[in-house]
Amino acid sequence: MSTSTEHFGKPTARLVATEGSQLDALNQWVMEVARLTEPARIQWCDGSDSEHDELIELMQDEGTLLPLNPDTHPNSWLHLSDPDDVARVEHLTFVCTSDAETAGPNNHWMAPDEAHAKMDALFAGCMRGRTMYVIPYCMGPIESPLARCGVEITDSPYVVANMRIMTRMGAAALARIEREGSFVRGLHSIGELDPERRFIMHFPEELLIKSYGSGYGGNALLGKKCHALRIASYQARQEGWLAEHMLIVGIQNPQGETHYIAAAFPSACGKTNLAMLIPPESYRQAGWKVWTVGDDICWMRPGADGRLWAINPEAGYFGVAPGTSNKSNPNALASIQRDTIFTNVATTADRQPWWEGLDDRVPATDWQGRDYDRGNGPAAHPNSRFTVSAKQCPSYSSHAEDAQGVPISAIVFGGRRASLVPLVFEARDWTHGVLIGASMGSETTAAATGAVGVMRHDPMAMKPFCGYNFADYFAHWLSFDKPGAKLPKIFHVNWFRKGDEGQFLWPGFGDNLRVLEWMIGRVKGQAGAVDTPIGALPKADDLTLDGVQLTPEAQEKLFAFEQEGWVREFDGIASYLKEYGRRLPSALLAEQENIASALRK
Ligand code: GTP
Ligand code: SPV
Ligand code: MN
Repeated sequence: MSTSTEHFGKPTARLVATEGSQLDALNQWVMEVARLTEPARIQWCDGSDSEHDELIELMQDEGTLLPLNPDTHPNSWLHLSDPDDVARVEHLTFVCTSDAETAGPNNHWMAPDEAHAKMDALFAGCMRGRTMYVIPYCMGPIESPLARCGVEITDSPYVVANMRIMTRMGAAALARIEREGSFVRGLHSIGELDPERRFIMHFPEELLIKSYGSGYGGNALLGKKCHALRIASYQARQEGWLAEHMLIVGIQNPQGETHYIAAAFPSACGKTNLAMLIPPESYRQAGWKVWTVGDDICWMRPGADGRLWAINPEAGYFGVAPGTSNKSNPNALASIQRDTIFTNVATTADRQPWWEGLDDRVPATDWQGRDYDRGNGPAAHPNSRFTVSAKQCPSYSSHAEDAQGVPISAIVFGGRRASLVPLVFEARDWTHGVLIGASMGSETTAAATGAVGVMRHDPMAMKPFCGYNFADYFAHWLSFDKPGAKLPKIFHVNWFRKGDEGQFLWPGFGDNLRVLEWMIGRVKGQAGAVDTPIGALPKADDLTLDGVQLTPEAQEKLFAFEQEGWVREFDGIASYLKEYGRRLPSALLAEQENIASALRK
């Protein structure tokens, strides 16, 4: 097939497959897509510095990438999205399995034939006059048996520049694809950036993604949510592993032992912050250290020793900018001083990136490139982001790229809950922990379009990301509990409990280590707790709280089990789980019923 590429211009020669190799399938697909989308030229991306420099040049000429202050932020750029294209679009995101039940009530579904016809009509001729970029990438350390490859075809140089940071992109990934023969295909075009002509479609049975009409984050960087969560979760169920919306963090205690914790919080609910936590002063002096493995996605599978071993499939962070400061997240701030792409932030008069919560300066321009006027709302979009290599994070773990991953001691679920839900509680066993994950609720955030602050069920923080029926997903989770398994303990946290005045009751951020310390104490059988129907809760004095000023209201509410409220909460959980009908695993239902009846005693 390689000869027909000539027609579209000369691709980088060493990346083109020879006849009869494993790459034939890739070449054929690339040619098929080229015939459909009719690009002016095809560029195979090798991930090299020279390729990157040319792309940056091109985007500056086009005006899609604006230089930031080279003295304060070397090699850093600002991209301003179309104002109607600044977040994930859950109502336009579909899972297209042959049977609607496979996708489940948790997904929007369309029959594959209909979805292909709809998407191919949008893609027809859409790259005329544009360059079509072919991006081979690997999710996970290139030598890891847990890693998986994909190829994204896109007409957006911004996507190429971001994929270069977020994945292992280029020649090494292509070599692995050639070796393995299997890869996830992702076809993307920014189209007209028209919300009326925008769809993010997944075909898990074909390991295929088609995304049209958005240039933003999770809609366009197909290695991230589309591949590493929706397609990967589907594959993981078939292959006996888990693809989760979780950070991975290593907690090193003064004795030098490191425990790895994986935590699932919904979008914009604190994963990046917990992954990069800086211990409180007294903990630092005692010798505690925190190591970042991943901030958004975790792939894990049982090892020969029965424990769950996890990798971060990503190579960078696509992090929320607003609220990131030297006080809240110094590691993130240190990471983004150079070689960073900022999307939809504001700028100061001397072209430094700026957002609400960074500092007291007044910005000069807002996220739409207008002169800043407080009457126009926030200067930075609430879902503005930075894209930066994981390697730039001062707390990046020396084990983050270990091929076998890191062993997980505890799994944490959590959400934004202004009332009822205490600071932390522990599941009695794995089945109870799966129920806690399945019962999660959280207030919506600016990471997706739609209303913000609305409570919704978001099981395991995967509501927008599970590529198949949640009932089957819960059953898959339960299936890990088998003879020989040494499963992590499961916890639930809530950093966002509010007081009567609407203020956060828990200081959060670095002080969250106090809660992680308690969890590790529980894992080792050392820390105290009180049993309740919802799980084991610490008393305030089971946590190290020296130097934390908690008000009497905070002392009371953060550690309380509020029986009446939980009765109502469990009524809500019961009706939510009923949506999954007879497909819901009976063990999960039995667990829920047992707790509901214990709550009524
Ligand atoms: P995605 O990248 O969208 O998946 O989000 P994320 O879970 O990584 O969220 P992130 O850590 O970026 O946090 C989002 C927002 O929550 C930011 O505005 C933070 O300042 C805020 N936040 C994070 N941790 C805490 C905390 O412990 N307490 C409080 N009150 N706010 C927090
Ligand atoms: C999220 O929304 O959970 C994100 C950002 O991590 S995005 O890549 O847009 O999905
Ligand atoms: Mn996320």
